[in-house]
Amino acid sequence: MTLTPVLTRYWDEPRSWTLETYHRHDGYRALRVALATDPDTVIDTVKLSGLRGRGGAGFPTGTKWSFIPQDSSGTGAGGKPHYLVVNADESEPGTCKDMPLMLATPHALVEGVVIAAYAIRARHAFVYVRGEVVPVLRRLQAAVAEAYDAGYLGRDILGSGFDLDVVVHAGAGAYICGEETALLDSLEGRRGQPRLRPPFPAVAGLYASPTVVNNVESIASVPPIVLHGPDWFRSMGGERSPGFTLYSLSGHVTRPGQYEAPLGVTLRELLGYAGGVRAGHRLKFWTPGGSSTPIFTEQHLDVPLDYEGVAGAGSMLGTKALQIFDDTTCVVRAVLRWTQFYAHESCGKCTPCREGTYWLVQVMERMEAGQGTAADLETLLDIADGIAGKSFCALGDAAASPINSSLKYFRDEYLAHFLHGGCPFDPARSALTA
Ligand code: L3W
Ligand code: SF4
Repeated sequence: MTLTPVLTRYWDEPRSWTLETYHRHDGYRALRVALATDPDTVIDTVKLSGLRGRGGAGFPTGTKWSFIPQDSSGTGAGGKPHYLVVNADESEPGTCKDMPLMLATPHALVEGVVIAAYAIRARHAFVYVRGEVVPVLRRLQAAVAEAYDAGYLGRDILGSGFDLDVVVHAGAGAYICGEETALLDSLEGRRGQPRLRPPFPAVAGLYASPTVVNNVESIASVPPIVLHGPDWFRSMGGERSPGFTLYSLSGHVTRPGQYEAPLGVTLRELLGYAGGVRAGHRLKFWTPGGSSTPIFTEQHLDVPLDYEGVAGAGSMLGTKALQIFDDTTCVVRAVLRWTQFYAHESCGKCTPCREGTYWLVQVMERMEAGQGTAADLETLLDIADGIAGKSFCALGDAAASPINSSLKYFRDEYLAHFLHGGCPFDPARSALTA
């Protein structure tokens, strides 16, 4: 499989983020195509392309758009406005695709926003950006200002009669605000905590109005689909997971970074492009989609990285954040670090996650320090079982997943910690590094 640079194709150009550069690369041509057709046709195009949400869950984007009440007035059932919300709160450990996209080509997102808002008949769109990443925020604000000046936003866009205002909103740095309903609460000015679903945002989202929430990469993928057509998109990837996507390689890899390839590529192929695991070392374990997905090992190097292939191998594709860990990494320490993250970020709304993540950290810290017992392994599995599938939102499942998968593949390494009275990877000890 070869790389398919579409979103990334001019990231390396000088001043790639300006409107001038974007115009040189077909910028806003897709918007003209979309505005020349009716909104339903745009939705059909995205549906036919088979584009699936790039935020982690892979829900079909066109189908999600079609859930919005489709009347021509732009006000949904009961006269409620429609909203488009872009989830730019990228915070999943290892995930680093939306931030570089917005830094390198913010207009790709802005153009996608205008097309998506036109399709769902929204006149207000919000981009909820992770607040700590100030350079991204500034770049996006500058791109939105450029788009207003050029007539791509505001009143009567390109003479079409369509009006759209875009607000770039800075979050305050809570991981849970990447969960779509917590994000909506936060945007409304409340403490960000997940809402009960259903109703899904498409029915009752922002200010209880029909709302589409999409990930940055999903929205930025829309202009090329509109411009080149669904068949072109489907010519890449597989039947049920079509198209190109961004794979983020990080950790112990020779050339970390973004690799844009068709869905279904394997880690073995991606490592070929990225120069392999760093010299002198072997792959030990990796995540297919951030720390919320169960970990994989060397035996999974040829698993197709699409929704079906990864699910068949017992994990989730998630955000396609491939964190690579070589043979110098202590899996117990890595899992402890992730577990501390989930405990810190648990919003506290439901007991299984709030209490369970706390106790996972207690046991994992004991284990990593070499003070655990064999019984602690069962305790970890028991706590994880009390969290997964019993929590209010996906953060709970995510916290349980590295515990379960690391114990599945690396039980001996957990045992080695208490047999050696500490981490066998600690240079002061001998065992596994000898
Ligand atoms: C209307 C229905 N809409 C589903 C919509 C729903 C949402 C989308 C997907 O979690 C996962 C999570 C993380 N009527 C609908 C409907 N929808 N049924 O479809 O929904 P869902 O529930 O499958 O997933 P989710 O709640 O969006 C996303 C995992 O991704 N993840 C990502 C983490 C972090 C980031 C980041 O930092 N950017 O994404 C990584 O693995 O754990 O399982 O829009 O409304 N009947
Ligand atoms: Fe909050 Fe965790 Fe419950 Fe989600 S699972 S609602 S993050 S306490």
